[in-house]
Amino acid sequence: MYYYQPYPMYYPIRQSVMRAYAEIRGSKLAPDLKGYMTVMDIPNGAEVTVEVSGLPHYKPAQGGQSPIGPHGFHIHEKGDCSGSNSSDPFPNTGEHWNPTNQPHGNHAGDFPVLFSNDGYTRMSFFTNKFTAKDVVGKSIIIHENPDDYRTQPSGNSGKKIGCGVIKAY
Ligand SMILES: [Cu+2]
Ligand SMILES: [Zn+2]
Repeated sequence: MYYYQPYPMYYPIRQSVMRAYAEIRGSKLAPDLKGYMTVMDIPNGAEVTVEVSGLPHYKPAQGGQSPIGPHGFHIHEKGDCSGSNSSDPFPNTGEHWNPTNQPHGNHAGDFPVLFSNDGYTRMSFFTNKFTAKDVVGKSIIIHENPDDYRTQPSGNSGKKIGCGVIKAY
């Protein structure tokens, strides 16, 4: 006889979906920036969702400077968001997370850019490069300038304006 067990008393169904979570905070370059990222395991990979407010508004390139936005967005290899007030914020996050020794543009930590909608962004995307447990202990970083997905080793995306340490959830 089989009895359906709706609660995970003997069979922990709910623990089978792994998630990771990061709370994102701004550096002194974007002090109002705040939001979160989640990574949820789904068939064949993971779904990444991010929601952030307090981003800078878009500014076109001028005078040989890079545009402000859309914003480079990456997982960096070290989960250390210290140094938010320095002139080069979050200096302890290391390089892009790159477990398969790829060029920049195809790092596991290379994400789509974030578009600021008058300061707000929300995005979800699929990746088959990792699952949630793989990214725990690393950091998620938002940059001031766009990622060109070409310049090595990090896409010329400028200073860091947001950082979050990725934790199991
Ligand atoms: Cu980065
Ligand atoms: Zn990269």
